[in-house]
Amino acid sequence: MHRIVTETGILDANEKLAVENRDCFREKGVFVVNLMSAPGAGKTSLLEQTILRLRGDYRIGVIEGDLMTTCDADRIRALGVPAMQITTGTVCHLDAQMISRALRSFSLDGLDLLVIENVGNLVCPAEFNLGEDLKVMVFSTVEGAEKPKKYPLMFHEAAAVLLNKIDLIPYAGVSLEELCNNVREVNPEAGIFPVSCRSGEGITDWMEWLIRSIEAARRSR
Ligand SMILES: Nc1nc2c(ncn2[C@@H]2O[C@H](COP(=O)(O)OP(=O)(O)OP(=O)(O)O)[C@@H](O)[C@H]2O)c(=O)[nH]1
Ligand SMILES: [Mg+2]
Repeated sequence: MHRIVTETGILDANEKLAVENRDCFREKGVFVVNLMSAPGAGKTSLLEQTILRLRGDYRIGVIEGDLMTTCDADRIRALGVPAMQITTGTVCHLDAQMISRALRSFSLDGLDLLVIENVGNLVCPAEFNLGEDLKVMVFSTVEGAEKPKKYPLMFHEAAAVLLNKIDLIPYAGVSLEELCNNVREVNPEAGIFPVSCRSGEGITDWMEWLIRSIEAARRSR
C-alpha cells in the first residue's frame, strides 16, 4: 500500500514538470520525440539514419540519456547535430526533471525537432512523461515475437513502433507477421515500421510518418 502511494507521488511530481517542459517546447516551436527501447535495439542507429535524411530540411537537436559515457552524443555530434549527454548514474530512465535541468544549458533556439534518446530499458522509460509530443519505440525483432505481450507498457505508449534489424530475421527465425500481430494486439493505433538501420530498408516509410507528424503539429499550433 505504502509503495503504491510513493510511486503515485513520484509520477504526479514528474507529470507537473513534464507539463512545464511541454510549455517550454511549445513556446520555442520545437517538436519533441521521446525515443525508447531496450538496450541496443537501435535507437542511436535510427537517429543517425533519420538525421542523415532530415538535416537538410529541419534543424535537429538531440538529448541523450545513458547510465555512463558520452558515446551516443559523440555519434550524433559527428553528424553536425548539437547533442547533450545526460548521464544518469544508476537511474534506468530519464525523467522530466532531468530534461528540465538539461534545458538550462541546451538551447532550443531555432530547432524544429528535438529527439530525446532515453536510457536503454524496456520498462521504466515508458512510465515517465518528459513533455514530449510523441513517444516512439524501437524494438529489435531478434528478441522474439512474444515480447509485446510480455512487456506491453512501452508498446502501448508508443505512437510508432519500429521493428528494427529485419536483416537478421532469416538467422533469428522470428515471424515478422506474428510480431506485428502482437504489437497490434497491445496497441491497435500505433504506426508499425519494419526497418533495418543497417541496410536502410523501410526507413523511407518511417521518415514520411515522422515528417507528417511534425507538419501536423505545426499546423495545429
Ligand atoms: N544487423 C543490424 N544491426 C543493427 C541494426 N541497427 C542497429 N544495429 C546494431 O546494433 C547495435 C546497437 O545499436 P545502437 O544504435 O547503438 O542501439 P541503442 O538502442 O542506441 O543502444 P543503447 O543506447 O546502448 O541502448 C550496434 O552494433 C548497431 O550497429 C540493424 O538494423 N541491423
Ligand atoms: Mg543509443
